Amino acid sequence: MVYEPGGSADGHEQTPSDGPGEDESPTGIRGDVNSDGKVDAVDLQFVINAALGIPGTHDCDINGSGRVDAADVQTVIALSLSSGGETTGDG
Ligand SMILES: [Ca+2]
Repeated sequence: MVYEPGGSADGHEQTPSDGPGEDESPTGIRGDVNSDGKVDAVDLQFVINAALGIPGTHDCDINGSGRVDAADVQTVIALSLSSGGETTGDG
């Protein structure tokens, strides 16, 4: 019996992205970070916090780029406007 202790095969991890939809949101609504069924200023706040590096409990990587940045913030803004979510003035 030959056993090589250094012959570990799992040197790297890859996330296979199979399937057309990668939405993990239970509501199925893209941008709905807190899964309350709508995309609004609350979701935006979560994404902004995440983009600033503030730890959160929600997955704020909206565009699936692997990190949360200004692009995700812009995406949620656009989604919140298109979904008719509540926004604070500025209209
Ligand atoms: Ca929401």
